[in-house]
This record gives sequence, structure tokens and C-alpha cells, in this order.
Amino acid sequence: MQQTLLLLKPDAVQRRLVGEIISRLEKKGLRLAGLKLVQASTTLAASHYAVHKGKPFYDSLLQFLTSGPTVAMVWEGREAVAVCRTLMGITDGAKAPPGTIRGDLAISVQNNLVHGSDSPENAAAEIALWFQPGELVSCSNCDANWVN
Ligand code: DAT
Ligand code: MG
Repeated sequence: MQQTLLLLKPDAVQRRLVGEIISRLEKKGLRLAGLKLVQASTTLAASHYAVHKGKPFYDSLLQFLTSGPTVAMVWEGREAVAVCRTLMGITDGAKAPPGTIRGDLAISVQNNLVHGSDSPENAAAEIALWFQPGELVSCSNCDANWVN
């Protein structure tokens, strides 16, 4: 089953939207495989967003991701990477369609509540960056035959 890294970034925690966002992921039928609250260091934030190094918004982005606690999660399911990206909506909250997390709950480009891996390869690398292997739990939800 495919896994993806989902971050509820510091704005989601500060705005008390953690439960709302997790609820959407649960209801979709994804399985939670890992969950923790992390105060990201600059080193962790820089590794996570290394692909954006050199862009005009990079420094601000690192400041944002280290500005408070982040909820780091691994979600698992059929096409989990693409499913989570669809649930999130596009990057700019002002342009993300209604029904998506960003479209319903964000209006900023930077402070857009969630991160989701954009490919299975990046998901594997990002999961390894945020989680130790022993922090992930494998099991099958009791309704798996109804959901999948
Ligand atoms: P996404 O989070 O949708 O995968 P991304 O990987 O292109 O988007 O960018 C990572 C984060 O950087 C994004 O969630 C918010 C911020 N960001 C992207 N483009 C930006 C811009 N033009 N101005 C300010 N922040 C930006
Ligand atoms: Mg991205």
C-alpha cells in the first residue's frame, strides 16, 4: 500500500485546524501509519525544502516551518500520494478550489496549512527524514474490505 508524508504546518496547529484536517483524511479512507508533534529545527526544515533553495521565498519558508510545532504524519492507502494532493488543493490557498483543505481553510500562498509529498519517491525520502522506522505502525483497519 502506498504511503505519503503529510505535515500540518505551524499555521494549522496555531489555528486549531489539526482535528478538522485529520478528520478529512480519515473519512477519505486513508490509514494513519505514523503521527507526532515536532518542533522542526532549521536543519530539518532546510532538508525538507532543499528543492526550493535559492528561490525568493526560501528563507521565509524556513522561518515559517520552524516558527512553532508541526504535526508530522504518514498516511497509507490506494494512490495515497495523489489522493492527499487532491484533498489538499493547489499551493495558493486563494486559488485552491472549494472542497479542498487549502481551498476551504487557507487564503495565503506560504501559510497554506499542509504539506503532502508529490511523488512516491519523494514520499519515501520525506518519511525517512521525519520518522524513524520504529515510529511507523503497520496494521490493517477492520473496515479495509469495505473501504478499498
Ligand atoms: P506545495 O506545498 O503545493 O507542494 P511547493 O512545493 O511548490 O508547493 O512549495 C512549497 C511551499 O513553499 C508551499 O507550500 C508554500 C511555499 N511557496 C511556494 N511558492 C511560493 C511563492 N511563490 N511565494 C511564497 N511561498 C511559496
Ligand atoms: Mg511541494
